[in-house]
Amino acid sequence: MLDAKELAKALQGAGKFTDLLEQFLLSSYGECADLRYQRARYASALARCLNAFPDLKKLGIGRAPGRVNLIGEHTDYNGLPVLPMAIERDTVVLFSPRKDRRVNLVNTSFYFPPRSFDISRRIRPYAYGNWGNYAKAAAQALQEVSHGQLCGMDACVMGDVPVGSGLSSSSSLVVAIAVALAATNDIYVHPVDFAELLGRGESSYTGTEDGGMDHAVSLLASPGKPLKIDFFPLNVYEVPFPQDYSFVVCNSLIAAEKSGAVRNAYNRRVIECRLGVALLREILKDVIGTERDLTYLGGLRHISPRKLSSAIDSLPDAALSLRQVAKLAGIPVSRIRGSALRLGNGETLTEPREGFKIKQRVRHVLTEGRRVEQAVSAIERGDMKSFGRLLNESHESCATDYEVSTPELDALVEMCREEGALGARLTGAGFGGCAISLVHDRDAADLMSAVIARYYHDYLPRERKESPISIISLEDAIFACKPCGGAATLM
Ligand code: NG1
Repeated sequence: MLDAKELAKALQGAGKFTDLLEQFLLSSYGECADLRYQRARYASALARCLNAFPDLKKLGIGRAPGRVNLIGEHTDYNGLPVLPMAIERDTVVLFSPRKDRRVNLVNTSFYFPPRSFDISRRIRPYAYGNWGNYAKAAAQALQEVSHGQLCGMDACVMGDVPVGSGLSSSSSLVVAIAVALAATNDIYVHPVDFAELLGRGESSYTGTEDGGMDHAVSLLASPGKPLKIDFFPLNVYEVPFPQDYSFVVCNSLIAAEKSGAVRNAYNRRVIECRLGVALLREILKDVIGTERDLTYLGGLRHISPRKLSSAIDSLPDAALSLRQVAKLAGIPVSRIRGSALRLGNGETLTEPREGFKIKQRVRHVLTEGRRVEQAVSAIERGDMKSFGRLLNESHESCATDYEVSTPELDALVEMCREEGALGARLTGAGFGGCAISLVHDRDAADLMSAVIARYYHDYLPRERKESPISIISLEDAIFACKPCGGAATLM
């Protein structure tokens, strides 16, 4: 554990922990990061921590980043790859182990009041929307591997991943608490197993049908390297990224809160893909040959593109009712309702009145999976132009076939392309949230000033008749980033 006074000195650039701290910051944020800014940030968290826990003498640091998904949207839950990168924006936890099972948390932000709970065998969640649930999710998940012996901690949490914008602020909080608790209890879990454990843990506390990418990238990323992640089983592959390119993240400022309508729209797409599998499995067996065990669309990835597009062509163009799907798939309606329409939390999705749009959803997912593989090759060849083109194609497919874009995201993406992006697209689930643009470093500042003028000062106030920028600072709405390192601890 670090001596609190020595840590304070190291954050000022003096004392015996200076090198250790420097190394930790470099491996977390990468060579290009503003380490002075990070030191000042950590110093303010330390002050808040000592204020809340005045007797604290020794402490550790845990951190876990947010992420942007570069390409591979709505592919993870279909067993097809994604290509996210960890960003500098992260959650930092300063923690001091306790001998009992109490967890006391304070947050540097006023929006998140202090929380305290005991690590019992089954930790009861707070009401929906309470930030303490993410800490409970992490503690509960670690209980599984600690055989019920988990001790608690006093901790101060500080995060700068913008909330509700598709940058995975929640997963970064879960992972940061989890690495702190694991360190406190001297527990080692293989990072791949840890990612799966925390993914399940967060879903069970928050009720979202998480696809699995967020915890994996937050735990496993290295600086300078986006991760290609495959699922079922989880597998990661680092893709070295050219140093002179960045991504500009632009928040559309249309909140994509994963509750109510957005959650339903997200889950509906998960189900449309499952129904696509049922149709392809049963009806197109002549086209897809021996793939009788098909459970995810990803099971089709080894089929030749020619056969695959003929399989997609065989699907009916029109939206289908559940009855029609059942008939075509040769499965009783009750069975398909009980299996494909069942959500992780036990609810059953209500059939949309306009029917299930299966063909276009399948087309998006399968072409998007291919675009991820092509993007990896383009980056490895250093062909940023082709990579940019793939980002644009991904956006079109998300907008037209998957229907997860919004007028604001479309406008933002268009502006970014006009202002010098090599490619631009929405990132994350869609329905609001952020767009990302691939730019050469020399063009990043110009692109950002043009988008600030055009989108935040003109388009938004004109189209939305409001200026939401008053509730979020411009630095949080639009910023450039490079691939950063994954979760780490220092103690
Ligand atoms: P966002 O909206 O960025 O949290 C969600 C899912 C991902 C993935 C993307 C779409 C959760 C927590 N995350 O991401 O797993 O499916 O949508 O590619 O539900």
